[in-house]
Amino acid sequence: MRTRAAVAVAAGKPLEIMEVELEGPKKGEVLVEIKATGLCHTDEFTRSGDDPEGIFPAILGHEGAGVVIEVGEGVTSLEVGDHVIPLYTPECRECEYCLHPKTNLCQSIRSTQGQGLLPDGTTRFKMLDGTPIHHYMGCSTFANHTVVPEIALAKIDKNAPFDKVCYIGCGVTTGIGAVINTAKVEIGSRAVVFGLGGIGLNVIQGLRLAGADQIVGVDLNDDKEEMGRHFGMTDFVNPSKIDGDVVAHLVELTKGGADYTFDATGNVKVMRQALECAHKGWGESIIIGVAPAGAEIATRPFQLVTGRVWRGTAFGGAKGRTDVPKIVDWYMQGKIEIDPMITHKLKLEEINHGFELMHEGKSIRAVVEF
Ligand code: NAD
Ligand code: AHE
Ligand code: ZN
Repeated sequence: MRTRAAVAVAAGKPLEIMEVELEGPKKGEVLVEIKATGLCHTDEFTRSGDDPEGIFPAILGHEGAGVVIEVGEGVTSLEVGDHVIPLYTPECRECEYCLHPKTNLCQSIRSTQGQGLLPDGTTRFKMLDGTPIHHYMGCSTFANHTVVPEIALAKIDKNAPFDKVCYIGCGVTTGIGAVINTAKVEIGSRAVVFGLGGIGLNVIQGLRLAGADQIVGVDLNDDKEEMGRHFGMTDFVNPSKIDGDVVAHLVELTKGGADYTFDATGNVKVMRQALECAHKGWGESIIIGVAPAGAEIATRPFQLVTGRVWRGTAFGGAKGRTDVPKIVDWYMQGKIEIDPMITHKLKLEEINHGFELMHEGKSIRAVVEF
């Protein structure tokens, strides 16, 4: 079939809107009509050329929601008409990783996914001149239709609005999951969140859900304060506006250091600050941000010797087919809020403007509706 997509033709170039050819689903695969997709900073990271795994041409996008149009041979858990969210972290429920209680990183299709291919080692997308186009994070939601492995689709409530719950495909789950699954924050904790964007604000609402007493938000952009407070932030710090060292300032503000800190910026210098403002003896710092090729984290080992813990999280530690439908239900029941974070709605043709809004710090989430 033919469908419309925003294609990343080369690193650093704007996405190009074009008609593309899409082959139907093979064994174990599902054809999905994407109804809406969010723009996550990770899409921009790959588009820009910063991603060591970036491959071009590719159809980016990993924060979508849509409807099953066709199922391939052997697909048993989904049928035509089901509403789904594609998962960049699949859940096969069989591999060593899926069977391990301490990780969500299903590895059953990770190697082909990293090469921009479906599990059989081929791509379903090509340009009209026959040039193959790579998949991205196994999702490629910047296309009106996409083919996704069955194990990488979460079946969700049919009443859930696509233009809101698409965000559960990455940002919401990553932020809330980092608090609940990775850090396992206790009631009464003090926390610091660096970066009040599409991920950091969800960390903040996760901290509120978990019953944290103090939630400090840190961002260079003062415009993020209002939204942070709406989602439960108790204190705001703009590092460019304080005298002296930001770490010392945060340690004092949290009365000796935070129980939990989170990096949602992707900046390795900020990651160090996040670790070092965690409390001596027990503070844990969770890296969420994705850093450019070649970037490395550093600290004095003494920071860890004296009891601070450095961890990371992918997709908030969520097992997607199990946890994503539940998070959609939380949204439908009013337990979590998404609507205020969807600051911009765009047509596919306007997708590059969405990345401009991200860079200008004007959007939290821009969502493309098909
Ligand atoms: P975003 O652009 O919406 O937000 C980033 C925020 O960080 C902005 O508010 C910006 O002003 C702030 N910021 C930038 N530099 C800063 C600094 N030095 N100090 C303080 N604040 C600073 O991006 P996002 O979509 O929220 O993504 C955030 C990061 O999380 C990205 O690196 C993204 O790739 C990563 N991410 C990781 C996962 C995962 O599973 N680990 C999932 C989604 C996104
Ligand atoms: N390809 C990059 C790393 C990108 C990365 O860390 N991706 C996160 C999800 S970000 C979603 O917005 C992730 O899930 N990582 C685990 C995995 O297996 O990819 C690089 O540096 O090579
Ligand atoms: Zn993302």
